[in-house]
Order: sequence, then C-alpha cells, then structure tokens
Amino acid sequence: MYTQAMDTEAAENAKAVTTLEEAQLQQRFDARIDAGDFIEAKDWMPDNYRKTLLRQISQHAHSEIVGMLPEGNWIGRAPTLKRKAILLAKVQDEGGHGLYLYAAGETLGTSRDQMIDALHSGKAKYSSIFNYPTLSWADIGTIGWLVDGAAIMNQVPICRCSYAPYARAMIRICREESFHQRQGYDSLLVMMKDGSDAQRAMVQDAVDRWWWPCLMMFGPPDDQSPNSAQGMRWGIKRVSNDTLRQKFVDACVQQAEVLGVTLPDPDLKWNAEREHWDFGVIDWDEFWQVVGGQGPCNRERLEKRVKAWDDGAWVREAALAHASKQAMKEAA
Ligand code: FAQ
Repeated sequence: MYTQAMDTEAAENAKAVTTLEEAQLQQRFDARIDAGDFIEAKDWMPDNYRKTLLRQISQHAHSEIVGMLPEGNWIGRAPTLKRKAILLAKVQDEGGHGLYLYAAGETLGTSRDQMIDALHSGKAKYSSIFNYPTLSWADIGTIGWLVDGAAIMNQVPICRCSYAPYARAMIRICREESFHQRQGYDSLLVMMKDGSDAQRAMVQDAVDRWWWPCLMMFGPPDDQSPNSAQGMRWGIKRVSNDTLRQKFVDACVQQAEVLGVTLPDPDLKWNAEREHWDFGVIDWDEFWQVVGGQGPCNRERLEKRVKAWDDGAWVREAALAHASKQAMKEAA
C-alpha cells in the first residue's frame, strides 16, 4: 500500500514536471510563431499543429496526384506534337509536386504509405476540382488558366508558411505552376484568336463549366471555415479563403476580356467603393456534395488511383529487391 502511494506520488510529480516543460515549450513555440520564425522538422511543436499540417500537406499531395488524371486523359488526344509535349511535361510536374509534398508530410512522422492508404480508403480529402470531367480539348487549356491560376493564388502565400519544409516545397511548386497557368492561357488564346467558330464555342463551354468549381477551390466562406482561425494563428494559412477568392476573381476578369470569353456570372460587376469585382452566389451545396464523395467523377478518380497503385506493386517490389541486393553487396 505504502509503496504504491509512493509510486503514485512519483508519477504525479513526473507528470507535473512534464506539464511544466510542455508549457515552457509551448510558450517558446508561440513566441517563435509570433516573431515570424520558421519551424523545422526537428523542432518541438504542439500535437495539433503537427496534425493540422499533416492534414493540409497530405490533402495537397493527394490533390496533385489525383489532379494528374483529368489531364492525363488527354495526352493521347492532344491536337499537335507541341501541345502533347507540353501536356506531358505538365502532368509529370504534378506527379513531382505530389512527391515533394509527401516528402514534406513524412517529416512530420507519418509515412507515405500511411498517407496513401488514407487516400485510397476514402479517409483523406483531395481538392474538389478534380472530380469534374474533362469533356473537350478546351478543358485542358481551361484547367491551366483557371485551375492552375487558382492554385497559384492559394499557394504563393504558403511559400511563407511557418513550417519550413512545406514552405520550401511550395517555392519550387509555385514556379512550375506559373508555367502551367501560362501554357493553358496560351492554348486558349490560340483557339480564340486563330481558331474556328466551333473552337471558340468549345472554349466558352469549358469556361462555363469550370468557372464556379474553381471559385469553390478556395474552400468555404471564412465564417464557415472551421480550420481558418487556428491555421492563421499558426501561420500555416497566411490569407483567408474569401480574400484569395476575391483576388482570383479580380485577376480573371481582365484575362477573360483579353481572351474574348464571358465569365458565366450575370452578377459580376465592378464595385468602385470596394475596388473589387462583385460576384454571384456560389452553390455551396454542390461543393459539399463533391467534397462528400458525390461529385460527377469521385468514384472514377479513386478507382483509377487504387488500380494504378495495385498495378505498380511489382515496380515497388523490384525496387526494394534491388535496394536490398545493393545493400548486401556493399556489406560484403
Ligand atoms: N476541396 O476550414 P477549411 C492544384 C475542406 S492543388 C476539398 O477552410 P482549410 C494543383 C477542408 O479540407 C489544389 N475539400 O479548411 C494542380 C476542410 O475539411 P477537413 C489543392 C476542401 O484547410 C492543378 C473543410 O473543407 N491545393 O490545384 C476544399 O483551412 C492542376 C473546411 O474547410 C491545396 O491543397 C476543396 N476545394 O482550408 C494539380 C492547397 N476546400 O480537412 C493538377 C493547400 C476546403 O477539416 C492540375 N490547402 N475543403 O476534413 C489549403 O490551402 C487549404 O487546405 C484549403 C482549405 C484552402 C484548401
């Protein structure tokens, strides 16, 4: 009895010391965040900061990898050799972005296999935008112009994210996304300026279908975004969902004018007082349906990813066998 009481006392004391140490670590962490310092993988961080980062980075990685599918569908149908080479390079870049991001996620202590498993089992999210179909060649240019355009708008502030491995990955990703956006705009410009009436109509149809889903990419309105306040406090998110969405609309209006397409929103109007473009109401029911797995292509996308993973098992096994042979040779 007596000994047990001593044990309990010792355990309580140890817990108090840990709590005190943790409080000090937390204080130091908060001060570093307030000072705009970057946090490195080996630094102490609160559990929830780690979890939030892992959630965002892995969702981002999954988006890049699933995002290869809608465009990949068109590699074999690109209209010229030049466009095919550009599209191949772009889709390959997206694969690379996924890898940088999985690597950044791994620095938080979760393996790539665990992250991929969460995607395949439907536990993890990826961007809503990749659950829409690519119906014509103009969709490919429109993805470059609008989807990559929205991605850049959202991702440039992440280059200053408080978690350094994520911020570093984003610098390279943003440079490549910038090329992606330009190639898309250029491809649409060629169709609009030198193309036939049918090609111009095809571009307008693609813009009509992609515009609203692109506005949804930035996430729910600020007052309905459960993760925003803490994400901003920690410097993971630097600019709010609504602010980024507005910046995107403001940038696109003039680009649409130069292109000669109409953005499908009768409420789009310059607001001289706000010095921003007003825009119509977003269909948030559609957004939540797509996020919840009921979008036009959710099932198809996930099935393709799982199949690609299963089909690639022999490559992973062969690479592992080769690595262990090399290790044995070196040891000998
Ligand atoms: N789709 O509280 P918030 C690309 C979820 S990469 C699906 O506002 P948060 C490149 C959100 O996760 C595109 N789910 O959340 C490319 C949360 O659910 P949870 C991806 C969404 O994290 C181009 C819930 O709603 N980019 O395009 C979406 O503060 C072409 C409540 O939302 C990134 O991932 C959505 N659109 O803000 C590739 C950038 N929006 O997790 C190929 C990094 C929100 O609590 C071809 N991520 N949700 O269950 C971010 O900046 C943020 O995570 C947001 C969401 C802004 C996406």
